[in-house]
Amino acid sequence: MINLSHLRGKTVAVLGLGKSGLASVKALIQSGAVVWAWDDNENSRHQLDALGLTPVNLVECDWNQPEMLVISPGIPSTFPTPHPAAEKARRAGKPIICDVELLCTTAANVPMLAITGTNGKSTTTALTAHIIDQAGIKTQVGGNLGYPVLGFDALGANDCYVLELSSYQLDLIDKAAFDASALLNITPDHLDRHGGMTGYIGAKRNIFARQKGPKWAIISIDDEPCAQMATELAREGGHRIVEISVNGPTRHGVYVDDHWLVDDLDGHKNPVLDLRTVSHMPGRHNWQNIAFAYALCRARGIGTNDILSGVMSFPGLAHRQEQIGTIDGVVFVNDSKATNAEATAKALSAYDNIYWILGGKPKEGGIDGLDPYYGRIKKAFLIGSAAYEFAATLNGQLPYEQCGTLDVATRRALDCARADAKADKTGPAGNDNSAPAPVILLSPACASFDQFTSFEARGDAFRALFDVLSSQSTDPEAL
Ligand code: UMA
Repeated sequence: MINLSHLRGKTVAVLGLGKSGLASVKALIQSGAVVWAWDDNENSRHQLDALGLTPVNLVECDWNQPEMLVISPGIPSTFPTPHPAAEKARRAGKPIICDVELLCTTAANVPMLAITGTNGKSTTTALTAHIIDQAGIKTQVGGNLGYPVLGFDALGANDCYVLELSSYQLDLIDKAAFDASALLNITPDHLDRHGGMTGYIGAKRNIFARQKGPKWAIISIDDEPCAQMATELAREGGHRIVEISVNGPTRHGVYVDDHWLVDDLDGHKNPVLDLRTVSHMPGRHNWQNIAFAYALCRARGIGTNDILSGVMSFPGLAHRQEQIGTIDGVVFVNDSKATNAEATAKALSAYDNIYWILGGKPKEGGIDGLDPYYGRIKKAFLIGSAAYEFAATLNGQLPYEQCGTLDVATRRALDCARADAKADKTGPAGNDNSAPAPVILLSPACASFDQFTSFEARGDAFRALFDVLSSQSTDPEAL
């Protein structure tokens, strides 16, 4: 746990007692601060009992006393409507920050790598931390990724914190500066929380604010908002700008040329990795994640060989295009985290020969926009409450089956994949070894809540089904 000794004896208000708020309360208590904590949910407030704290209603309290408000990132402090406690804190002139600000201002001597972007930040963060760990450097990883930063172990100047930061968190930092900051991409997201696209881009840009040294500003130039920001940062000065692209050369950056990862950080175009060999991270979006992790690790002083061996041994993140195994030559991929069409598009673009399980609680727009990938899909297996809406979209474009549940869909997908594979082997063209392996892809493009408690529970159920089917596999004519 992080020691916040500079707050000893000071009164600190904490709003929200989820993961980040609770860790903040614990760190503050341990550091000797006087903690005023509140959550609008009564059950959440009961967590304070075990810590010996009485809840303080932060809407009704005397705001002259607290030094600051540490607010959970999920609670609005500006848009669409500020929480009334945030309003009170603001009117009393108190800083409104999140746990990341406290970590950064307390542990300023520890190297910090920060990663943001609309998509891919969790994978890039986990990959970066994995490489650093494998290179023998002590590291702690968390933030938006799930582990709250004030729960970290205290580290030293030779170690490293790796932080995934959301736009919510970046909106709540004030003095925090990072040794290397990475911005992967920007597409519209969370616009209600930032008052529109300008506010969202402004929050993302905060990851580069106050960098002096110059520190590494690692930034994509593949989308318009990022490319424009890279130009502005160059004009502003004070950063070592490292441009990343998966679409071809950048000057003194890291980029993908054809299918090679090229390191041009020192002005020598050095092709370091054939990305086609990283079979556990398929697709251009993963190539972007690898390029960013590569640059971040170089910023931390890690050599190319160590970085590459870390990339090859990266186990991946659960529920994000996670390859869970193979039954009779059929690969099972768990992409349960894909709760909208944009996320599912990434998985569909990464494989051929797909048996696609989709459905659940639909989002606005359903699966519109996925038709460019239909050529990669052999058959769709529909589940959940979206099934009939999605069938209407697929009608006449793709073969599909109404399966109802994940259990039925997974079994049917395996039956079909096996039957197709056998037909390919025994058909007129004989054994076609060049065909890509069939992939059963759970990438639902839907929330899980109609049939599961979370996307994690849905992905775990898929894995459990895989285990059952794998133990039953006795096909003598296996592929
Ligand atoms: N609450 C109130 N009043 C309100 C709203 C909420 O009291 O008006 C309380 C809730 O009752 C609850 C707490 O606030 O007890 C929840 O706070 P929170 O939403 O910030 O959730 P945490 O559990 O603290 O999780 C946060 C991040 N959540 C969000 O940003 C929404 C987690 O990111 C992060 O992993 C965690 O801190 C640890 O650092 C999750 C997320 O969804 C993954 N992030 C968004 C995303 O990725 O799109 C940004």
